[in-house]
Amino acid sequence: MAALRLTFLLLPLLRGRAGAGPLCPRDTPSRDLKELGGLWRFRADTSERRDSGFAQRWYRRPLEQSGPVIDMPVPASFNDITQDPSLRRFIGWVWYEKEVLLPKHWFQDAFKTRVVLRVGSAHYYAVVWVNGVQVVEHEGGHLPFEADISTIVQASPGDPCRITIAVNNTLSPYTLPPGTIQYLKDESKYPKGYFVQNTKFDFFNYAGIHRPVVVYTTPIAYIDDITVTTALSGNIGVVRYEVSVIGSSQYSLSLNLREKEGKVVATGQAAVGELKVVDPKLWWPYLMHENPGYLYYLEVRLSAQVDEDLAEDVYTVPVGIRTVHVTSSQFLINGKPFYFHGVNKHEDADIRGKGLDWSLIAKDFNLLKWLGANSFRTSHYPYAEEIMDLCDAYGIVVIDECPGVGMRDIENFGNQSLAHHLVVMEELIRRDKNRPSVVMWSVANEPASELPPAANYFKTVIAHTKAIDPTRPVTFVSNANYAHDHGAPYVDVICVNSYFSWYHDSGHLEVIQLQLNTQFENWYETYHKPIIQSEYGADAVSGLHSDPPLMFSEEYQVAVLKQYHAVLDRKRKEYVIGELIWNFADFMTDQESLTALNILSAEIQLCMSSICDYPGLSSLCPALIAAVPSTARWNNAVTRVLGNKKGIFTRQRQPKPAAFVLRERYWKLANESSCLPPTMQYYNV
Ligand code: BDP
Repeated sequence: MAALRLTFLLLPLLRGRAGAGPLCPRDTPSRDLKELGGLWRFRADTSERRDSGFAQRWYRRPLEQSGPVIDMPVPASFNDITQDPSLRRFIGWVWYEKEVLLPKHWFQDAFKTRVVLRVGSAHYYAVVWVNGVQVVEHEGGHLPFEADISTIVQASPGDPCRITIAVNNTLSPYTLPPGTIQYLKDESKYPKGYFVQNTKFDFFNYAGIHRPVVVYTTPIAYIDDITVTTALSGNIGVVRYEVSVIGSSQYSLSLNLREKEGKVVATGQAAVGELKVVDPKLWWPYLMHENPGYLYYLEVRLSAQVDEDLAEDVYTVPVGIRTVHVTSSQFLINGKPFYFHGVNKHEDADIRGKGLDWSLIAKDFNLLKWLGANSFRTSHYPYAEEIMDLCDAYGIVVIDECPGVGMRDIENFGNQSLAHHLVVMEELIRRDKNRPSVVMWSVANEPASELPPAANYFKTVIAHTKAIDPTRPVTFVSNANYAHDHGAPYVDVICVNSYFSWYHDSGHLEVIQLQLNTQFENWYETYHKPIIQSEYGADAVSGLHSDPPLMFSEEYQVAVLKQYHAVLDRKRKEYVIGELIWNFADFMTDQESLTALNILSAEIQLCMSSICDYPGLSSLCPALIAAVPSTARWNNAVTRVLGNKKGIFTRQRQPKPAAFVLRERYWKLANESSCLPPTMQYYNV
């Protein structure tokens, strides 16, 4: 264990400004963008301590000079690209390299152009060099980071520029998600130095460079950030904005808010201001309005004095004018009750793993529309900006979740985890704050919130999130017992997962309605907050049949859904504000699934934490709780056959019968709760 961690910690820690600049790189009249997708050179550092790359400084010379390389696609996870099982489960540093020729005109007036290298996401820890010089390092997958590389590339204009990225997928108890490295030392069973990485989340820990790597330019004085919030006052749409500029203090701004067709509806000049739109076209969710996802465009123009020169920058952000409010029993969008009828997803597919893939993105949005889904949760980490852009444009409502998943052990709730969790929320909000589709932040999924330290932990994370973004509600998704959940007092909406007749009372469909009803009543009576059934479902192996329905058959999955729907139909008239199926599609998990363990350990931990309330036993408590996961681990049942099969679509996106059941239901819900014109109603997609 020490070996890997040591390499992890020995890194030079810049720890400057975390993450990327807030504005997603775009081609604009003042900015150029070059994508670096395609095949990169690649090598996994298989040395025992995984530290040869650093010891031998592989970044100093072309990678092929320090050893063998293979071609590796970017973006993609590296795990499923080759036939090598040891690469599939590799833990430690992998090295990527690409040489790129930057356009000549970027150097013509070198000191007027800023060149930035940006990585959409790399999992989990990344260090980046350009021409052998370290330019940035970043902790955490699923979120972008960048570095200003102007001085390095301008030192040798016209020469190819060599980008080296080392990525490490090692997780620790303090990363998000957490994990542990376990050395198995019994030499009669395992070779010397044998270790495994244990995680307590139910998806494969795909790794590599998952999202596009780009180089882009800005003028030397540039628009650094634009923050937009919207409100409604009678028939006036109010767009509040704030622009920050870097590189000059002498500048002027000109802002135009345009309709889709280009007509200017409001203008501004100040760095902070309010634009008013009379009778605005509001941003509405898909199936709640005949024109969902309406976007205005806020074009910001900067003219800045830099020494004797004038720098001009232009950047445009899409703006959806909409409001979000939560009452004790409703979720209101533009003042109207919104019912989430949607899905939980994963970024997951054959071969590319978690790598961004436009064909998959387009297919998934078509399936969402076909299904009549108006929303999804980004379970269990932030999704690609390319996906979020389409949610804004199509009116798909998003619960935006950070990678706080698998937090099942007491050591995941200490100060080190907390400090990192706050940074991750900052990075996520910086990236997604202007998106109308994002209506709520989720700070975690199924943490062990019954453990006493969870109280202060979630109080702090949620307060921090609200302090950065006071405009959106905050939640986390719980599977704890309502009476022992220490985080629930701080959320705006209760999100609860349950798997009645699957992990509990397996095979007993007849208990679902009673248990679900009790679940809702308990939570509502305790908190008087609206509730989302944030996960429910059952595995179904595509093509497996059984009547009467037995577990893992397609019929059983349908039967579970129908039992849940009967109760949801009663409760949505009271305080249940949504249902999100688990899961949109089948997805890959670790071969050693820990889901059963999670449930087991959560229950034992809950039991322990109640024991800990007794005077005299409290001092024993941390030790008892800490002991649970390791004992429970070996009792784990094997519940995954080539991944989690709770998808209503297969991993290849073919519908199972459950998809047709949901489609019928979602369109019925949409027709009931919206004022769609007859041409858009029911299946007319
Ligand atoms: C829930 C988790 C989800 C799992 C699902 C399952 O939130 O990540 O994949 O259960 O077991 O507990 O299928």
